Amino acid sequence: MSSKLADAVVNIMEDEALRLVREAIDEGQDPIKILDACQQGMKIIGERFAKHEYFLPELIAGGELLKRVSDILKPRLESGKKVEGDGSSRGKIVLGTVKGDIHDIGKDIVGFMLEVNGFEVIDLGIDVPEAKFVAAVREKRPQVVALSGLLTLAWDSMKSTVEALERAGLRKNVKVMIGGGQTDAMISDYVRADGYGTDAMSAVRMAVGWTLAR
Ligand code: B12
Repeated sequence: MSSKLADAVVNIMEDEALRLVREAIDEGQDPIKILDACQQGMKIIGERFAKHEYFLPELIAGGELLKRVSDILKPRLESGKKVEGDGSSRGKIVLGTVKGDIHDIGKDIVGFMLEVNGFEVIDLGIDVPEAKFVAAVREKRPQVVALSGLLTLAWDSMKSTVEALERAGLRKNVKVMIGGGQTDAMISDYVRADGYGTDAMSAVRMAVGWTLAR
């Protein structure tokens, strides 16, 4: 199923993709796996865009398709994938897509999964300047700051956000995670984050680990 679904996403066959998603749910497949297949398809859309085989309309249509898929999957994610806990709030997380970047589909899924797993999420939205993160950390006193970004230029915005937290004397109070797109250990070091993740469950695992350790 997953390659058929990824193909339908790549070819932006929305009705077919949504049909396959519903079929997979009915068969009892893991919603996270269904999402992974779609994410895989979106990656290929991105590659085609980079090779000038696809253009902005396809990128936009792909984004809209995935938003519909995540609307279908969200209620299933809620009842499914949870890290064990007693149900009380695990802590606060300030989340946002960093300055210059407006990609929010993945960020929204990360925020949703963190909420489902008991965190209070303060979502600052997209294209968030450093000062807004600093103000939110000062006011809300979260344990974790989660920075999302898919563009290469987002790495510098992530880095300047961490630096702004350092200058404000707030960095020592929070753990910082980054994610989205091509983030890896090298970029995490460059940004001076505490960790990185390439999917929503890795965000949950990091946040749970960090808040338990405190
Ligand atoms: C859809 C899409 C768009 C849509 C976004 C719609 C929206 N509301 O988000 C639109 C059309 C608006 C768009 C615009 C642009 N895009 Co675009 N886009 C994509 C595409 C195809 C898919 C992104 C997506 O939604 N994936 C599905 C979600 C579920 O996956 P995800 O975002 O990766 O999120 C998951 C993980 O990354 C992780 N995660 C995400 N955030 C976080 C945070 C933390 C803390 C953690 C732990 C984990 C985590 O968990 C998520 C869930 O599993 C990507 C290709 C790709 N490889 O991703 C290109 C891509 C990101 N876009 C690209 C480009 C170039 C652009 C534009 C510059 C195009 C243009 N010429 O205008 C603009 C930039 C606008 C801006 N300033 O941001 C490039 C970036 C290249 C680069 N190296 O910088 C890519 C890689 C395509 C490519 N290969 O060329 N885009």
